This record gives sequence, C-alpha cells and structure tokens, in this order.
Amino acid sequence: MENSTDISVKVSTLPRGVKRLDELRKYFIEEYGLEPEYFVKVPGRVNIIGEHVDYCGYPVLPMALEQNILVAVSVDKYTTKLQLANVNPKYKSFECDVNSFEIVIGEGSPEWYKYFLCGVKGVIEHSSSAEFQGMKVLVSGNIPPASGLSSSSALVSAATLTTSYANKLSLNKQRLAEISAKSEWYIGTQGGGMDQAIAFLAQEGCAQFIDWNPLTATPITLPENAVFVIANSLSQANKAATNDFNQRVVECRVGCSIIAKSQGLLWKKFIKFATLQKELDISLDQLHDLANNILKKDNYTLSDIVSILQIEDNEFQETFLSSNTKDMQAFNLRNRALHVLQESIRVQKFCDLCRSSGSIADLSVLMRQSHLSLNVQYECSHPKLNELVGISDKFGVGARLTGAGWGGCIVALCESKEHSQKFIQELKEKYYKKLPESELNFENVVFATSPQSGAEIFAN
Ligand code: ADP
Ligand code: NG1
Ligand code: MG
Repeated sequence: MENSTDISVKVSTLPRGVKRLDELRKYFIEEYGLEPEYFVKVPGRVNIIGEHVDYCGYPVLPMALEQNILVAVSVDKYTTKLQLANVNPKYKSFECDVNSFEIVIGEGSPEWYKYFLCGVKGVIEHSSSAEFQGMKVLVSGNIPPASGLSSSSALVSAATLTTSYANKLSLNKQRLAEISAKSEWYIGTQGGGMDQAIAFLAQEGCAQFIDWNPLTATPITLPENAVFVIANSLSQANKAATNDFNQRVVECRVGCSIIAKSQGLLWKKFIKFATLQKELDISLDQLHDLANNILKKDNYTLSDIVSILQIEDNEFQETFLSSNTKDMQAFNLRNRALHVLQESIRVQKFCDLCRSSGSIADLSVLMRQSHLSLNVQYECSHPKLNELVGISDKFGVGARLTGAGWGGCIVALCESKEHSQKFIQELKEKYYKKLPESELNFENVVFATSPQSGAEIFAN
C-alpha cells in the first residue's frame, strides 16, 4: 500500500462518458463561453468511529464517499479576477479580485462561496508568491449539505487544490490537507482536520486510521462482508450557523487545562487531551480516571474557571474563546472529557478488531456505545438521529450519528449485502414513509457505501 501522505494528488486525463463531468463541462461553456482547462474532484466522507476527538488530538477512522464536489476551472492569464459559479441555482455567483478579498462572517449560515474563499486564502497565505492568477470556476456537488458528510470540507479542499494547481504550486497531499483544515477555520468552525485529511489521503477499498503530529493515514481493511449504510435524518445542521460545535471545542480545551493545572503543569501548553496524555505519560484509561476524579459533574461557571486557573476574565476570553463563543457562561467539562477519552478508546478497539478479524457483532457494540455517549455525554445528537438509531437497534444493526451531529446522518454497520438491503427497506418503512413525498428521492438519502479514493485532478 502506498504511503499516501507525501505524494502529490493524482492528475489523470479527463475520462470520457462520465455524466457529471460531461454536464459540468457543458454548463461551464454556457457560463463562461470557453472550455474548462481542468477539473478537481474531492469526496465527502463518513466517519466510521471517533467523533469529536480530532480537535483533542486523537485519531479517527473515516472513509471517503462516492459523493463529491466537482469543480471545473479555467485559469485567467490576463486578469486577477476570481469568478465563482455553481450549477445549483440556489448558490448565487460571486466574483472578487483573487489577491484582495476578505471573508466576513455574519449571522446565520455563511454564503457558499465563502467556503471556497477559505481554501483560496489558505493557499495564498501558505505561498510566498505575491500575485495569484485569476480563475473562472464552476462548482457541482452531490454531497448532502449540512448533514455530517463533510460537504463543507470537500468544498474548501477543492478550492485549495484548484488554487494551488492553477498557480503551479506543487503541494503534497499532507500539506494540502493541513492547509485546508486550517483555512476552514475562517468560516468560523474550529475543526480538528479529519475531513480535510480523508479528502486528500483516502484510498479505495479501505478506511483510514488518521493520526496527527505528524499527519499520517494508515489503511484499515474493514471486515470482508461488512456493509456501511448511511441514512440521512433530513434534518440539516449548518455548523457555522450556530456556536454548538465551537462550544464543545472550548469545553474540551478548558477541561484539559484544568486537569493539567491540577497536575502541576503549565496549563496554557495543554489544550488537547492527547498532548496532556503524552506529557503525563499515562494511558487513555488513566487519563479517563483522572478526568473523572478532577472535573466536577456539575457545570462550571465562568468565575469557577478563572478562579481555578488563577486568571482574569479577559485572559480567559483571549485564551479559550472565539467570536461566537465569547458569551459562554456554563461549561460542562466532565461529560465532554469522558466522551472524548472513551470514544478514543473505542477507536483503538475498533481498529484492533478490524486487524484481528473481529466480529461485526463486536464492532456494532462499539458503534452503539459511541452514539449513546454522543447523545448523553456530548449532547450533540438530535431526536431524529436517535429515532434512526433506535430503528436500527430494533433491527439488530449497530448505528451511530456521524460527523458533528445536531442533525444530519447516521452510519450503520450491516453484516452482508443482503442484510443491508433489508435494513434499507426497514428504514424506508419505519422512518421515511411518513415524510412528505417530495423528500423521497432515496438515492442520496439512504444508501450503502464503500471506501473511495481521495482528491483527484482531471486535465485535458
Ligand atoms: P457538512 O456536514 O455537510 O460539512 P456544514 O454545515 O459544515 O455541513 O457545511 C454545509 C455548507 O457547505 C452549506 O450550507 C453550503 O454553504 C456549503 N456547500 C455544501 N455543498 C455545496 C455545494 N454543492 N455547492 C456550494 N456550497 C456547498
Ligand atoms: P462535520 O460534521 O463534517 O462538519 C465536524 C468537524 C470535524 C470533526 C467532526 C466531529 C469541521 C470542518 N469538521 O465535521 O473536524 O470534529 O465534526 O467528529 O469542523
Ligand atoms: Mg462541515
């Protein structure tokens, strides 16, 4: 198996007869009156296990989906104009100077093009070049948006790849993933990098055990008969529109710092549990017990925390809070920490089971435990996700919410193709049948999936 981190993104000749590519090319010519020079494809992902642990420095186990963001591009050799259009009319066109724009985030869901600008800005900041080329860009996506399958990061990562290729910057997959992860923070969410890592480092046929510092991707072969089914609750959750996601990031950082202080460490250096665990040279289980003993069960107030850390309110703000979490008053530290540490233990167990030909029944137990913890301790589920997981449970299928939660999709583990077909039928009967007819285009709502490859470029 290739070491996928230190090589460049594959550039192939444009395949003929691929419907979505052909349609995008046609729309591009209609939109801009010229042929696209190249296409960029970046997949969405499903995280099999390891939710809300990446930003705490712990490994995750995602795989890439068939659904993707496709971008058609023509480099503008004479101007520095960046033109962005989308085949979906709900996403309005936008243009700006590629060398001078700002990403201003207001209330509610950010406009789609701002995700693209994140990737462009990331590459510009990374490069020493003073002038970037203008580009004509047309985007087409079929990843269900705001549903935990990482449509946002596929779009940001596609922008990073589009911009670096247009400007002849040779960045390896690892750098592209890191730049994309960092640049998505401009949209407001402080993610840990899982989505952008799998977008670039995915390989067909296996999930990837993604670890950090340095970023590595180790292929994990899933049990031969296993079929992963994704079911969309159809309740969307745009992560940049609320502060739910960033609140969890804050709670994890504060919890970590308080434990570090209790151990006599310079707490400011420890905002990720994985870093603290390394420094203390203890196991995940031991850190879990420490968190359970040190952190109190009830919510912490702002004054509790500043008094424990012996800092002023403004120093606390500067160290831990972002623009959309600056008004946080209550901090649930113990439950959040316990989830992260238990979930990370489950990731290890899941991978060990995959490596030792463990049973689907044992893997399913871990999936169920993960969901329970996300629902109860991390409080990032949604009644509709719980309903889908409940139906799965009754049918004997282990399932869990995937992605950040608060809506979106579940991922369920079936023991064979036949089992997955019956399970999909069950979900249609018990969950989807009662929804309005208009929503029942099932192809992209409830489907079996298998691990796909990462980002690619197609050039003429
Ligand atoms: P996800 O869980 O899918 O990553 P996010 O809330 O992080 O959800 O991001 C969803 C946002 O990404 C959408 O509201 C939209 O702005 C953007 N997006 C997703 N898919 C597309 C697309 N095909 N074209 C344009 N923008 C898209
Ligand atoms: P989604 O649901 O795709 O937005 C988010 C984060 C991940 C990770 C998961 C939870 C971003 C871009 N993505 O994913 O890094 O923390 O939640 O495991 O912030
Ligand atoms: Mg996202």
